[in-house]
Amino acid sequence: MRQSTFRCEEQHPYTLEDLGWTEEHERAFSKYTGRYLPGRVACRQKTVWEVLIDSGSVTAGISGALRKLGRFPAVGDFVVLLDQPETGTSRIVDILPQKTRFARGTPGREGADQVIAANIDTVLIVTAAGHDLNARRIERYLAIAHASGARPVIVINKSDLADDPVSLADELTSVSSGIPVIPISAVSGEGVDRLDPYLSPGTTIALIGSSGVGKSTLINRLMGRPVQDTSHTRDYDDKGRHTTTVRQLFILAGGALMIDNPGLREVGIGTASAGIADTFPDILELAEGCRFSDCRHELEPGCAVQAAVAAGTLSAARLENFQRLVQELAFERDKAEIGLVQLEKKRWKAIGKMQRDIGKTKGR
Ligand SMILES: Nc1nc2c(ncn2[C@@H]2O[C@H](COP(=O)(O)OP(=O)(O)OP(=O)(O)O)[C@@H](O)[C@H]2O)c(=O)[nH]1
Ligand SMILES: [Mg+2]
Ligand SMILES: [Zn+2]
Repeated sequence: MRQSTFRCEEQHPYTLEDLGWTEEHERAFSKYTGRYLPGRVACRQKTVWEVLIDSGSVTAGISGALRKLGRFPAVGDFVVLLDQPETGTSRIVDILPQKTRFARGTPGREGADQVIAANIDTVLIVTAAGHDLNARRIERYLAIAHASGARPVIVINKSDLADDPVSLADELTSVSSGIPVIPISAVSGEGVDRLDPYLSPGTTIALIGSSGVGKSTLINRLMGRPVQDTSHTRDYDDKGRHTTTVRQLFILAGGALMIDNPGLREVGIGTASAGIADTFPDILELAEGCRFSDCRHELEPGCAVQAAVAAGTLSAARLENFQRLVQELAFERDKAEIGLVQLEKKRWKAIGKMQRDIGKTKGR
């Protein structure tokens, strides 16, 4: 095994393989010899990264070269650490290729995505029975998840508060086109074992969802001990209260790696256009029958999408959700290009083009 002089801040019993390291990573890392060590980012606090390595963890900064390139390691990234005995610190000098990535568009920097978490196999989209349950919001999360490359699963938490959790799940299944919908109660433990198939050792799972739906409560249950603070108020409203403020990766009792996220209000639709195509394949297919290639599916003549709504084969609410997401996406992109002042004028023009772009990403 690799010998190192790295000063571990904390010991743990896990090997690199337990952290999700594969032969692919080994190959990518093989060009580094000597004072280099591989690790996986568990947490980032501004300019300090907590990196899990074989049998322990270290805190590290990043190299000037990475900073110059704007390449900031994200939670879940596999990285190359350089030991600096002269200063007694470690430094991240490289990020190994990412299998999947959660990104949001960065306004003002064309084409630049800000990666917020990397190498996630499965995304648990956590919602809660009661006020949070909202098909439109779930479609938004689905678009983000699809764009990341990870496999989405919808979790309805707080099923103990629902009169009929099964029919709630059925309702969501109708908007989620084949994605599993699993009702659980993180508090009572009911149904939590149905997540087992997604939690095999060495795989990485991210929890996303609005503040207060119970993401950290679920982590605590799966860890078997309280590792995360949870909200203590009974009447939790998700307006501006965030209990979890830092993204962090945990190693579950069963060996899976799970990332707890702050309530995802901060994540816009970003560059999730491919995700929209995956979430609304039916609408994009219909759109191919529209008379105009830049049809917005509003009042245009010969619109096949509106025709489907009129015929009752496409729900008007679903089309509305699609259009809302497309508008948001067009808005985000334009904000980067032309700034806010001129934006309102341009807003409507951009939407037709955006729909064509999304159509092109279909089937990638
Ligand atoms: N009744 C019920 N309450 C739950 C359940 N899971 C979580 N809660 C409660 O919901 C509240 C919010 O839970 P958290 O785990 O802090 O929510 P979170 O999603 O991590 O929120 P942020 O960290 O702000 O994003 C707490 O008061 C929990 O006790 C559940 O299954 N049933
Ligand atoms: Mg939390
Ligand atoms: Zn149309």
